[in-house]
Amino acid sequence: MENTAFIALGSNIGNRYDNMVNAINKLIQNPSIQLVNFSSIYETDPVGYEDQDLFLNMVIMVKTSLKAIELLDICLKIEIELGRKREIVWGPRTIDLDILTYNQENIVSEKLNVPHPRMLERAFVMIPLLEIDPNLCIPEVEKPLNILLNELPDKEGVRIWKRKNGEDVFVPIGS
Ligand code: GSY
Repeated sequence: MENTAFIALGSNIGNRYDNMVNAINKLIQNPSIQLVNFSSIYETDPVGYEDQDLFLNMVIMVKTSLKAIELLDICLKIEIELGRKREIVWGPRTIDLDILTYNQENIVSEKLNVPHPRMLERAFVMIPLLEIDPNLCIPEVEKPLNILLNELPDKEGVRIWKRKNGEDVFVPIGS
């Protein structure tokens, strides 16, 4: 498994936790994908289209022998299997699987842009990503990612999410 990819997961419809776990299980059922690391789960205020439910977000790191475009096809298939319908562009979703990085490659095509073009602007991506790889370098980004994260305005909209005795518990970042 010679390639490393970071994948962001998000869900704000139905059982958000189950949706993310099911997506990860489906990914790793593929013999060409190995889960290497995963972040905490965060509950996050919706960004973009704000009139929708809170998201759960996390980031995973995988090793894979697949090409980036093959990995994308698997992610899209899993989104469909888990019931994602693309109705509103920035709207609610059962599960979203976004490839953030694939090795140190720059990929620009109709289907796939890697590094993900909006990842650096999204605290709900950057916080879980830096949790699992604080020293990650992104092609053509010279500023350290922790400095870019510190400059983001919406960090307080991202809280660690846990369940304790069957109830949701929220932990503000940095506490
Ligand atoms: O691109 C991911 C989908 N999405 C999200 C998300 O996953 N989390 C939050 N907090 N806001 C979002 N807006 C969109 S679109």
